[in-house]
Amino acid sequence: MCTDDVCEFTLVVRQARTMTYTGSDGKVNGIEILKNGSLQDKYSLSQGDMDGPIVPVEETITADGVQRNVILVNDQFPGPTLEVMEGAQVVLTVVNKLYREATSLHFHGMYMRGVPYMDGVPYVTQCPILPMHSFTYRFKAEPAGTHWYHSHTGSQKEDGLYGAFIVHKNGIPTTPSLPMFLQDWWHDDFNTIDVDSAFMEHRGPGRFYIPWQNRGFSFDGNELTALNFKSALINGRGRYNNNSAPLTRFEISSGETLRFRLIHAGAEYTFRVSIDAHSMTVVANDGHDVEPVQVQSILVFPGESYDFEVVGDPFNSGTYWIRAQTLWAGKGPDVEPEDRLQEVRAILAYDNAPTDEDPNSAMQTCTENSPCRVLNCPFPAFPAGSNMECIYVSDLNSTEEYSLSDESENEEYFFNFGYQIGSSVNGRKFATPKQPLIFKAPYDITPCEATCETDGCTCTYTAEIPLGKTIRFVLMNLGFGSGGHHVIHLHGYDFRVLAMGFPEYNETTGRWISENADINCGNDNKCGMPSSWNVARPNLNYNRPPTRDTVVIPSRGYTVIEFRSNNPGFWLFHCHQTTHMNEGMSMIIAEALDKLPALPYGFPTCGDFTGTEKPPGGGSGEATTDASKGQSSVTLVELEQIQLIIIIVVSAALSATIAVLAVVVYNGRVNKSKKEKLETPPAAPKSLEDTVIMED
Ligand SMILES: [Cu+2]
Repeated sequence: MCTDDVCEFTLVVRQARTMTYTGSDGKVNGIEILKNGSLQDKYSLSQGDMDGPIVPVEETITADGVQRNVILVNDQFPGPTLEVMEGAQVVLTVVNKLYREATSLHFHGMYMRGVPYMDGVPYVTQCPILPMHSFTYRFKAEPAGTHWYHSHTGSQKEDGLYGAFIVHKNGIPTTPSLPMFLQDWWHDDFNTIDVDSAFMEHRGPGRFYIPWQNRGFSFDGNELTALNFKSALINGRGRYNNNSAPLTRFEISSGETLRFRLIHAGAEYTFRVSIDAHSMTVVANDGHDVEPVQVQSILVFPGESYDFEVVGDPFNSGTYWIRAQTLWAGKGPDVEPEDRLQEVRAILAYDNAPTDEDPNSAMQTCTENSPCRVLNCPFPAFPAGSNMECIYVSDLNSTEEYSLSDESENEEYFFNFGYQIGSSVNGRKFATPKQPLIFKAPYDITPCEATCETDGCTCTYTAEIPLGKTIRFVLMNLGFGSGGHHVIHLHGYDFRVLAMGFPEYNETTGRWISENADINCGNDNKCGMPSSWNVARPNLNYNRPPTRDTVVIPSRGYTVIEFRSNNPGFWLFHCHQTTHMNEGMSMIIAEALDKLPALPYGFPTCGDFTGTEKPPGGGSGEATTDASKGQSSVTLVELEQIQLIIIIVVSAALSATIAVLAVVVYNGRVNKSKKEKLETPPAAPKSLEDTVIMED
């Protein structure tokens, strides 16, 4: 843990293979898992040496026991846990040693106040960090709590590019805590799945695409994801098909209170986490303290975090299963029952428990007299007779007061997250800008035309908000494009959760019947814009509502959030379910554009690979090789010649792809939900140099 005022870190990002081992002779061999769980060098096995070298588990990345690519951070998966004190200045250099891909790092939950260009979103707040280049993030660690860092480029997070970022409160002694990362896991790189997905613009062959009728559904009649479940990991470990791969083990002593920092770093599947024979006391969500609530399990969506405490029972000994199960209940919208347990496990081990045996503990039973409490239901209730009681996140109480500001000072916005034209917000699929927005006008974006309101479209959807107001977002999941729960993350902020609305449902089965009727979102049932409250606004809870940075919108329902605008910048606002985000369920909250801080001297520009020609469409992508720019925080990592050749070839291919994809930039206005608008690009394109403000 760094307790200094300035904390410096270097994170080296590189690709590796799971289930391989580099011997003392430098040779890389595959690994076989023996029945007793030990790992043996495959080469020695192939030589008939059945007692050949046993590979220490800490010297390999086993994942779920199947060999595939993985991204390591400082040779670790998950990446190292970084711990700093609140208010510390963080200086963190990312060294990109991925041969084929650019990258960027987002610090999930950090405000980045005054430094919106450190938020890590490519083409919004910075240029991507090219292979063999590095970039240094500099920001203040605030707010305190459980946070995490992850790649915000492509789907690298899903392949391992993430880790915990813990900010400790000043003046409060730190107690032992353990990150617990959840992740769904496939046996291909996730970008292979993306490329192969029928959802993406390029429409691949759809190897991973499952028709609607065959997808996994939860009992409430909502689709989980279009991707078949394959496997899952807790802190980077799991077992595929009940093999004997090593699992993550958490040590606890009798009488000890252990704090877990549970974070869902995965892509698609929601997990319900429980520990056999132990209750969990939830003390924080998304890093923000709540009044303690004792539950038997927590539903965790991608991007969310929960801190919970477990007490080591003096009467317990040995080992217990920690279980994370998906919400799978059956196939298709009619939820045809199918017996498929989708689960990953870890181990809670008391002192002196045997290390070579699996627990034989049983899952908690929930009875009428002693029902199980489940935190974060995205549906109104579990089926009758399941003896499970829902606690919604909107029921949690923050430890900090919140008061209603003058209602006339409020600005209210309605955003519908759904599949009206595929994953989109208010009927708009997000088009990534071609130059980072943080470079300011002229913006190189795909403007939203007026027809987006009715027809839907792909564009750089942006809503501007003013500074110094109370901003209320009504997050909807309504209309014919609803049908799955979404989990929405706002960059640069945390917010209070004031209300959640659910659909009408069948109390016996728990299945939805009709969508929530509180909101009028137009006659066409597309729920694009504009929307309004149908009757009076529902009761909003101002009695210490919970503070979060990521929140679920129940399918066929809504969630109301509120925050005070105090952070000029371009903030990405998106669903954290990867296939949804990558298909376009994403938008920009642009705040106080006249008050954006100047970019630091020498802030890296993107360039266009060719160095001479302007890109098609007369955009603003001039190459920036001007030495007068002075010191840049990008540096070229020393290269072997062969690596350089690979990069040049890949760059050329990328450049060609970009040229093909480049869209004519319209001079039309940016379409948005409120009265203000982004500056209209001037008729004559300016060079990029003019858009970067240099500080003396
Ligand atoms: Cu979503």
